[in-house]
Amino acid sequence: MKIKKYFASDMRQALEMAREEHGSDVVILSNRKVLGGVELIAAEDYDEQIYNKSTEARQSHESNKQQPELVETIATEIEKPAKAESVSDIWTHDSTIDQMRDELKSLRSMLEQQMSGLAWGAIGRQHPLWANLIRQLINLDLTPKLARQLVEEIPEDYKFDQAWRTLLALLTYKIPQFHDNILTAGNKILFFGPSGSGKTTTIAKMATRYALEYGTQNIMLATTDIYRVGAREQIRSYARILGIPIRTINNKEDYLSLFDGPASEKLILIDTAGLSLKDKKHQEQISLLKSTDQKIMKGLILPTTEHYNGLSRLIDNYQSFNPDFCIPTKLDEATSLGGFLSVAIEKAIPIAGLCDGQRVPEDLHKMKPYELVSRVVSRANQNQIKFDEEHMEQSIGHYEFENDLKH
Ligand SMILES: Nc1nc2c(ncn2[C@@H]2O[C@H](COP(=O)(O)OP(=O)(O)OP(=O)(O)O)[C@@H](O)[C@H]2O)c(=O)[nH]1
Ligand SMILES: [Mg+2]
Repeated sequence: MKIKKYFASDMRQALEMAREEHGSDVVILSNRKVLGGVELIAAEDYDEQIYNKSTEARQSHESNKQQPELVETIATEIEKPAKAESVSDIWTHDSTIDQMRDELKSLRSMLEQQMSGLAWGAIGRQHPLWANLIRQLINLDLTPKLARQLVEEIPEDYKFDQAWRTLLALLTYKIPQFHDNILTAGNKILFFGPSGSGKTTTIAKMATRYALEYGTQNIMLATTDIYRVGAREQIRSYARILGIPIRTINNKEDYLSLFDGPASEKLILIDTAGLSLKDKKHQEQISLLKSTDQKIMKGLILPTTEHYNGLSRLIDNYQSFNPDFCIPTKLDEATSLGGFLSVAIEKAIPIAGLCDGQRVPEDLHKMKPYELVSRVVSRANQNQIKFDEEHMEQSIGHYEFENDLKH
């Protein structure tokens, strides 16, 4: 009996690898999730008795490491060729579990649907003011979860107008704000985010603002984008127009030089290449950053043309950069801003500024929470996002249902 371990990103691939090597009679002895994928242990010419003996031996070896002879004996037995008895049980077993899992999933979804209707109906009956407020908040494109949490803080004897004003004030208060002035000499700020989100343009806006106010003495640009000639040229031409120096960071030494000598006194805005997170070069950029413990600020550039789910995934994906703040861009193009606001509050990622156009530097603005809320409201009014009772029923209900499960 031959035993072999396979590692693949998912179970289907691992099974294919095992079948390719050993044919369709291969027996799967175990599978488990491991970091980065699944690990599958398969056997050819499976002999249950030998396998059981080896498993017992391994367990007893782990609990009592003083039995080397027994392990040795079993190991030799495993290597001996032996005939498989039956493989069908193991496959049947696997597909039964799959079937049960599918049935449980569909039961859960049926139950959830029914509970959702009940939960939303109950809010409407027991807290009519809250239900009205939730409708309005959902019209702003806020998530049902945030809407539900906000309304709970409103006293139920308030009149609707008073309650609505209080809610907007509450929303304003909840916006996480980055209070430091990031454009300060000595700061080193690295900008990252998905491709085309507006990193280079935002850097150009900031550099121009700084140069107009303080001159070009104490500012410098840098780029880690050694991969794309066009992108490097873009930031270089901004530096040329502004008359400020720019460095290309090719390696760790170049990176460390930003913290040394005259450069250490300067405000340095560092551009990065917008790369797919799966790209090897992206990992190279992260390793470079982690190669020093010099203090550096990290800003995530978030395009608000993405909706809640996309933005939420983006923040999760870039978590390894550990951002200090975010700057939302393309507010002028976004069909709604409630998704961005929800995600910023939910992920508690401080907002350091807003970008709402391509003009350098006019379309960069300070972050004022009440102005952001006012933009969210007026964008929703412009686009007349319509409240969808059925969608609401499902999403609020889903939130209540998940909450009930937790308690
Ligand atoms: N409408 C609008 N367009 C913007 C905004 N910010 C950037 N852009 C535009 O978005 C496009 C991409 O901007 P870049 O600054 O090159 O984006 P990037 O993140 O540096 O892109 P990569 O380097 O390829 O990852 C350009 O056409 C910019 O003019 C904004 O706030 N509003
Ligand atoms: Mg760029």
